[in-house]
Amino acid sequence: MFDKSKIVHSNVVAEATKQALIRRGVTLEDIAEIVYELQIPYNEGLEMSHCLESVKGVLRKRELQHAILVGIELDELAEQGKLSQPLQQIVESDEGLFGVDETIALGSVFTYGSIAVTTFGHLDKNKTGIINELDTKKGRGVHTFLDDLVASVAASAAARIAHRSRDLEESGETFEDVLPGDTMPETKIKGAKI
Ligand SMILES: [Ca+2]
Repeated sequence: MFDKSKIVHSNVVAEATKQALIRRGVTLEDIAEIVYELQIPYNEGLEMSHCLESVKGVLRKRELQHAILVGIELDELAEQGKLSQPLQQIVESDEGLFGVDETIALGSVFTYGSIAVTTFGHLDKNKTGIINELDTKKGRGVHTFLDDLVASVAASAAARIAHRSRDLEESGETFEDVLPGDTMPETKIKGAKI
């Protein structure tokens, strides 16, 4: 049963998530670059600072934090040969039919609506930026879960920008009028919680 006395503070989870990404060689800037590339064609005045803020924004969501912590833990355990067989072999070899890596990552983007889901599909197929680097790093560490998790963070952050962009359009503004710290769209997404 859930024990309230053992509750983990959200700041602890958020920090652990950020540290896990950094430990695995992924910076928030790497992810922001993907977001920028995805969204610059549609957003006049969009800057890297808006994208970085959006990445930080989505990393405040527990859905993403939990997915990242679980996935990275499994990558690291596989790297150390600590999973039991046959899971060890499946994760280590990034077996094509495994799919749990994609399922966990995809499940974490639903908060940001259908734009996040389709963007995740696009990134999964085209492997932009750091996602491609992780994918081609095969043989140098296990990144079976990490590539999909990075795609989910980037897809969520891009969707966040897209939703804000619509709001701006409706009020006759562009990202040029938005301070980097003001990309918050959560209240406008159906079903999303803050
Ligand atoms: Ca994968």
